[in-house]
Amino acid sequence: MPIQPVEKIWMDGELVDWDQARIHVLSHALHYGSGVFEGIRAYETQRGAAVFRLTDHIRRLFRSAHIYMTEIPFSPDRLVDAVKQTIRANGLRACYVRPLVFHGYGEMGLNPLPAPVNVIIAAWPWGAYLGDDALENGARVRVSTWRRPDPNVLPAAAKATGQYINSGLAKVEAIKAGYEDAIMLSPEGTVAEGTGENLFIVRDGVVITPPESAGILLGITRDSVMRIARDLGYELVERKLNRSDLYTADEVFFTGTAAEVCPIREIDDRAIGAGTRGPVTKEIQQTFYAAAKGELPQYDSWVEYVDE
Ligand code: PPE
Repeated sequence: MPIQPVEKIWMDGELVDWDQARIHVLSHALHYGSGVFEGIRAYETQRGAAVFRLTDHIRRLFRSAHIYMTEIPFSPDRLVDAVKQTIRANGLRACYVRPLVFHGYGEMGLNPLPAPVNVIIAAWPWGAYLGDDALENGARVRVSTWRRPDPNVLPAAAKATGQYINSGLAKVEAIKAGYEDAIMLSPEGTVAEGTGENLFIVRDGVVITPPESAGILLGITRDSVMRIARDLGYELVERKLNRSDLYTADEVFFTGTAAEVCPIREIDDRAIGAGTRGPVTKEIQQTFYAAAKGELPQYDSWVEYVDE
């Protein structure tokens, strides 16, 4: 998806011009994938731009860094402020925010720890991840031949840059075959997640999603949707799913910051349910947007206003 440039990027504590946000070609992370990052969305509300669960995203960034023993040279509070500052400086309302912590220039070799740690925060307008049509009518996806790594190979709980070459393989395979995205299985062959999304199915009114032990990123949208589903009165179950559970589900949908709540209408050329967005998906999707836009008081704590 093409990047829509704006004015400023926050870099190591200050705002710099978009075109000046540069690094050296011998930066450690470029060679070895030694970075951790977040994807966050801000939504337009009646009280201006609001960042969805900003504090929770920054907490996860610190957990990812902790797993890799990367020391972030700023406090969580400072990064929360810096995200708001970046959105304000660019006059953005609804946008995507990308904080990235990476080992930079100064050392080569596999040990990332001696290389300095740089932090950037960029924000830009980013539309529907799998397209507007997918949000309304559902995406067509396939189960990837590429699996997620064993947690003792790469920790799924960490959102680390280098780990995403695995998602990239699956995404390219899916797109080359004419699909919009891929579903990835765990090393043991149960359903894990999408390339950059978590996954839910709906069967007989029960909302089901794979557990942490399936080797998934613990998505913040996933957590939000689990609460929303329960609040709407659905039974919510975390359990392992097989491929056939996908094919026979009444509804399947992805969740993620970029993907939001995105229905899946077809998997491996099999229609899911009626082959379009299902009613439970639609209800959860609408509630999710209303929550993110600050319209539902019970979810107020998720909505972090940029101008307050
Ligand atoms: N699993 C993976 C592997 C993943 O990358 C994401 C987010 C999720 C689940 C959902 O997590 P959450 O955003 O907290 O609900 N993927 C980010 C990167 C997407 C990209 O293409 O880049 C995102 O959605 O921002």
